[in-house]
Amino acid sequence: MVSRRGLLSGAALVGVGAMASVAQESEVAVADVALDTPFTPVGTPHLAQAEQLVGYQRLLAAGYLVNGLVGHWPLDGSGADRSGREHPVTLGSGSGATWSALRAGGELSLDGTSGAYAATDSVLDTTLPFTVSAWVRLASDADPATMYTAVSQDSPTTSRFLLQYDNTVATWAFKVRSEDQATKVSAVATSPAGLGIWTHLTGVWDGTQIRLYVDGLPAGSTATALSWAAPAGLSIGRARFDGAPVNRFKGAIDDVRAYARALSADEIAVVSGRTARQNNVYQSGSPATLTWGTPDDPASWVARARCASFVTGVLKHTYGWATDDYFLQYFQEKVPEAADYCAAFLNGTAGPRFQRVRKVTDLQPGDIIAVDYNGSDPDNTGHIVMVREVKGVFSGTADFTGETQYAVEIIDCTSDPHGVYALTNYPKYPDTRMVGNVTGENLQGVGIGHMMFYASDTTGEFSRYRWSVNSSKSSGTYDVTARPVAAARVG
Ligand SMILES: [Ca+2]
Repeated sequence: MVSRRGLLSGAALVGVGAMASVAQESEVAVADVALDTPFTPVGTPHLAQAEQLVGYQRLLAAGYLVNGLVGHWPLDGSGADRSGREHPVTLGSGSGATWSALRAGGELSLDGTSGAYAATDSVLDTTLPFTVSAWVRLASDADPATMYTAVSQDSPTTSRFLLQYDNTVATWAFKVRSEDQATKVSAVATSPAGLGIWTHLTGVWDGTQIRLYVDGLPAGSTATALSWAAPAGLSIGRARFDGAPVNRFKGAIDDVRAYARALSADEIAVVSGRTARQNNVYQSGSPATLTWGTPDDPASWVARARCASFVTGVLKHTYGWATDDYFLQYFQEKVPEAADYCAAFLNGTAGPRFQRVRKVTDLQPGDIIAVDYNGSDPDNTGHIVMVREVKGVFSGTADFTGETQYAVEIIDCTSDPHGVYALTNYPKYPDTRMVGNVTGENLQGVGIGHMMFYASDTTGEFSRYRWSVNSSKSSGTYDVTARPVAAARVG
């Protein structure tokens, strides 16, 4: 159950899956601090509605599912257990296990040596159905001829289950063993595993079958009724055989979870972030779908839209006046493009519900900023965003004489998150859709990010913009003669 209040404050978000998520109190990841400050969009109902859509997409991106969770290690620079069961993992001795930040939020990196693991007490009763999941990434120089186990729970002698890379088949596997080690049962994927690639693995035992899921999809299953307790502890990054550690992992492991029940395929799609990628989409070429779902079911919330159809859809969802007729009358379109908004704001023809905001410093939460690309982009007429907060003056990079640059936190719908992960000032001006530096891994659709808007020192009016704090001064800034910028207040 996610309370609306908790969601809006960010407090209900747990853990990290495919993105920097959020965390609680002292566990807040660096990239999230700026985005989880308490925020109350008083007097701007459409911003509250947009905020809700974004909030649930963030929950999905974090793989939010707490029913049955008995262990959850986001591995965001600490071994904390966020399930509430208080089983923090402890790193092995030496330098084999280290905290790293290949992706937003951070993860555990392991070098395959004897101390390269993290361990805690047993958290699962393995005589009953259970599920275990993890994000894993074999190091680019890992040896494909070596077996690497990501998660196990053990007896003093052997591992009850192993979620792992199996070198004998060169792919991912979920295995269970008999207590005397005489029997091993494997569910094995069919596609080969790659090096240096983040992959989400889930292993399930439902009492009669083990099942392996790779990136949220069923990958293999095998019948087995093997059932015995494994009281000697849970390990991340190694397994146990003949009473000794084996299969030490070389690579990175993130967001490990243990559930005291067999999750369904739909639930595993949520945990893996797969549902987030289906529900939150930058979609051109077909009508927008914006669905405000039910609080108990994050998967019922959908945002598939372009930048302008997202803004228009939020307004139509929020206000009785925001009808097809209104937009037809003032914009000549039921769903205006970004450039249509920009032109109508500049020309004062957007009708009685939009009041132009000329100065950057006059922007308030909920105001809409539209950019007209002036025909320079074959795929987009421009871009349009809602203001969440003006973060103040920014200087030191991409400054222009006679202009003042402002960092503006925005909500929008885009295929291209704002910024470059971890680069220079990115951590201070992050984007909720940013996962890391791997092309194609970042999320798209609705989210919160930061753009840089410039004001003329003479007039205070918009003079220029940058897509992000990391956009280049020479090639990534556009003055308003090249790309007009206009803003308006909704009311
Ligand atoms: Ca993490």
